[in-house]
Amino acid sequence: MIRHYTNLGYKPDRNDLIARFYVEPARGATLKSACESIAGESSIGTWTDLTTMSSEIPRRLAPSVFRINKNTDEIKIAYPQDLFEAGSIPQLMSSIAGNIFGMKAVKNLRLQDVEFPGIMVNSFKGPKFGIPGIRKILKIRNRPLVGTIVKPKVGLNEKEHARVAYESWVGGLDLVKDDENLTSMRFNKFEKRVLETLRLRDRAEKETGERKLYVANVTAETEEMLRRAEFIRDNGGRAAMIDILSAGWSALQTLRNHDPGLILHAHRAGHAAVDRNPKHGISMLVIAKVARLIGVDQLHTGTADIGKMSQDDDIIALENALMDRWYRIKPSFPIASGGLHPGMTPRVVEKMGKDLILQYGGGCHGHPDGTRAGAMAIRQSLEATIDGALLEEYAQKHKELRRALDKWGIV
Ligand code: CAP
Ligand code: MG
Repeated sequence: MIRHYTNLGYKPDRNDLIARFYVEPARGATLKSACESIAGESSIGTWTDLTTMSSEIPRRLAPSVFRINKNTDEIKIAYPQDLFEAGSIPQLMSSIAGNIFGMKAVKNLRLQDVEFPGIMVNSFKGPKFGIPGIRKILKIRNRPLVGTIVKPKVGLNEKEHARVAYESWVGGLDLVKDDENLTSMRFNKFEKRVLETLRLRDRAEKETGERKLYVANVTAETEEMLRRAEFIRDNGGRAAMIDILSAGWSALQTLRNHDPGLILHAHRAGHAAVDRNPKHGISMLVIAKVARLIGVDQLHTGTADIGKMSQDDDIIALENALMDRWYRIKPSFPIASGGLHPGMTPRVVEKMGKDLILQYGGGCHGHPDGTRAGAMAIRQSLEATIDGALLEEYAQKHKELRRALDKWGIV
C-alpha cells in the first residue's frame, strides 16, 4: 500500500524539522497528490509500494504534511529528525532539496524556509567569531563597517592590488576584499597578493591607528583552499572569503571545521540561479540559514534593492535569519554589496540597520579623484548617516563626498 503522508491534524514536536514549500502541481496532479509525492520522495518513499517497506519504518520515519494553504499554494512538512544525518548539509539537501525539484508531479516547487530542531542546529559549529567577535577584533562598537572590493575584478597584478587596498584603508575603509572571480591568476598569484596586501595593511594600520581587515578569496579545490587559508593565517591575516555556492556546502563546512582561525566572509555568487525564480528552486532565506549553521561570519545578503542587484526576497527576514538568537549559534553579519555608492549610504543603513557591512566597489574606485578619495567619501557618508546629517549639508564641508555626490547623486 502506498503510504499517505498528509495529516492536517498533526502537531509537530520540537524534534521535527519543518520545511515550507511553494507547490504548483503539474497538469493532471492536484495540490494534495503533489504533496504526497514531495513528502515521500524527500524521505522514505518512491513511486510505488515496496515489499521491503515494513510497517515499522514509516512509524519511525514518515513525514507529515500538516499544512496546506490553498490561497498561497504553500505547504509545510514535518520530518522526524532521524531522517537526517547530524552535521551533514549534503545529506539534508539531497533529502528536502533533492529529487523533488525534478518530479513530473510538480510544475514548480520552491523550498521557502526550513526550521531546524535544536539537536540538528547544535550538530554544526556556526560562526567562530560572529558579529561580536568581529567587532572586538576591529574595535568598532556600534557603527556599520564599510569596505570595498578591489576593482577591476581581475586584471591588476599583486603590487597594484595591494596598493589599491592600501589607498582604500588609509582613506577610511575598515575592510578590503578580493572579488569573487579573483583567486590565483597567471598575473596575480594568491600567495604573492596576500603577502603584498598584508604588508600594506600593517602600514595602513600604523598610519591610521585603526584595525583593518584584508579578506582574501581562498575559493579553490578543497585541499588547495585549506592550504590557502592556512597561508593567510600563517602570514598574519585575519579573514578569508569563500564563494560558498561555487565551492559547495561541503567545501565550506570543511573549511569551517578545519578551523584556520579566520573570519569567514561568504560571497554568494550564483545564488540567483537557485533563488531568483519566485516559483522554483531554493530561497535565499534557506541559503542564509544553512550558511550561518555551517559557520560563516559574514554573508552577502543584498542591498534592499537599492544598488545594482535585484532583491526579490525579504531583506528583513534574511537579516533576522542571520542575527536572531539560535541556540548557541553566533549571529553573522549581513553584507550589503552591489552597485553601492556614497549617496546611498543613509538609505541602506535606514533599511538594514547598524549591524551591517556596506561594500562599495565601483562606488569607491570610480570616484573621479581615485580610490583614496572614494574611500574618504564613503567614510564621510557613513559619518553623516550616524550623525543624522543630510548628505548634501555634510558635503559642503567634505569635498570628497561632494565630488562623489556630483557624479552619482543621492538615492
Ligand atoms: C560588488 C560586487 C559583488 C556583488 C554581488 C560585484 O561590486 O563585488 O560581487 O555585491 O552581489 O562585483 O558586483 P560593486 P550580492 O560595488 O562594484 O557593484 O552582494 O548581492 O551577492
Ligand atoms: Mg564581486
